[in-house]
Amino acid sequence: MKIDVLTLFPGMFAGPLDESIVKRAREAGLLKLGIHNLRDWTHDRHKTVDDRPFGGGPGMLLKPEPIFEAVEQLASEQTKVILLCPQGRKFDQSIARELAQREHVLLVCGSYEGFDERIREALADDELSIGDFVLTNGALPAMVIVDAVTRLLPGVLGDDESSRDESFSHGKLEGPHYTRPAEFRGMKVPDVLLSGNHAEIAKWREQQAQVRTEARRPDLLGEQKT
Ligand code: 4G0
Repeated sequence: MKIDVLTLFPGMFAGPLDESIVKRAREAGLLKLGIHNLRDWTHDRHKTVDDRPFGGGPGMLLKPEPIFEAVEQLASEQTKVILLCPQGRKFDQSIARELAQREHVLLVCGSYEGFDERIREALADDELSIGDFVLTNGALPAMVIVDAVTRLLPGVLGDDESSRDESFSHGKLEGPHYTRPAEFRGMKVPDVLLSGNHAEIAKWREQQAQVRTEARRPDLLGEQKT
């Protein structure tokens, strides 16, 4: 799939998306990633992207003209255009799965105090937030979404990694896991995991997942979210 990102800070994207699994996915051609500087669609000497709000008030807004021109150039009919802003619907694993089915996604990063409302009305197919907090701009949320979507693309993860994801997505948190040594600084791995009794191990894991989910994320047990 192709993901384009429109941002005022293209330099922030060098690094996080050039490492690890996303790097591999890009090299394999499974993810085509385009990072675009919004200032490239300005026409004035100062490359102005923002302006003061009508009616007064603090802060600045992203003005419509550069974003309209950029989106009109970068997006087609089939592109899903997404604004990243704290007012968006909360990004989660099910939205990541939905985006991973798309041919083309365009992520539009906000900054300053937000967007001129006409950008939302005329250009956005959706608005997403990665959580209830405010960042200086939408570049980090864009990278979070690129990462979460990329690892779901067919062929990106190995069979082992994908089936592990499957178990997390069944609506509960994972319980504890252990690797060698069987005893470390006096701390022992639970006997059941060393027993070789696969039925008992499965039962124990399910019970541990239930206990952990009740303690940490009771909201996951009420509704089936993921
Ligand atoms: C639009 C996303 C964009 C409006 C973006 C800020 C957090 C998130 C921005 C604002 C962002 C998130 C109204 C402050 C840029 N911060 N939680 N900052 N306002 O996904």
